[in-house]
Parts: sequence; structure tokens; C-alpha cells
Amino acid sequence: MNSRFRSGIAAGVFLLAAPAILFAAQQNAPANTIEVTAKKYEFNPSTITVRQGDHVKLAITATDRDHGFKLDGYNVEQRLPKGVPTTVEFTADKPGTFAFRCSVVCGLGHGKMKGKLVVEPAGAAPSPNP
Ligand SMILES: [Cu+2]
Repeated sequence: MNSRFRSGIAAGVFLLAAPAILFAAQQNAPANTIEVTAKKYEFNPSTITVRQGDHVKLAITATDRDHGFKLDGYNVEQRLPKGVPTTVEFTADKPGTFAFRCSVVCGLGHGKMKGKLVVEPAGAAPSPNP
């Protein structure tokens, strides 16, 4: 077997393996990242729905000034510096509706800067076998 032939095989193996490598990379990609923006005086989206058991990753960007993100029931509180996407991660292990709010006093409407996280219970989908 000459070396040219061998390198041809190596290239062929690489081409076959590449899609598998790309697939694996996609599996590891943060599929659950939810992009959120915060500005006076709202979060967008203001309602975030996930499934119980989901590992939730929020990438929250405060666009106009510093804000904060405080999520009731999940012990999550994070300052959101202006212009920097801030990652907030938690596992949605409790079903229900949880309020989140801005935790940095940002102006007259600060108290109204709220949203909600809806955690749909695992097994909420109707079972095919009653
Ligand atoms: Cu605020």
C-alpha cells in the first residue's frame, strides 16, 4: 500500500466521520437557551414556558441600562449589566407559575417590570392509554 493510497483512505474516513462529529456538536449545543431582553420596564418575552425537568438556560440582555433578574421559587437572582448577555441557568424541577422581576431599581416603572415562568408538569401530555 503506497502512502498516497493511505492518505486517500484517511481523507475518506474523515469525510465519513465529519457528519457524525457535526451531529455530536449539535447535541451538545445549548438547545434550550432562551434569549430574553430586559429594558425599561419589561422583559421580552415576558412569559417563558418550559417543561418540568428541563435544564433552562436564559441569555438575558439588558439593552438600555443595568437591570436584574429575580425568579421567585427558584432562588435565582442575577444582576444584568447593560449590553452584556448574562446567562441564568437552573433546572425547572418544580411545576407551576413563578413570577420573575427586575431586582435593580431602574426607574419609576421598576415595580411593574415583571414576567412569569410557566413550568408545565412532566407527564401533562394526555396518555394514549387511559
Ligand atoms: Cu428595575
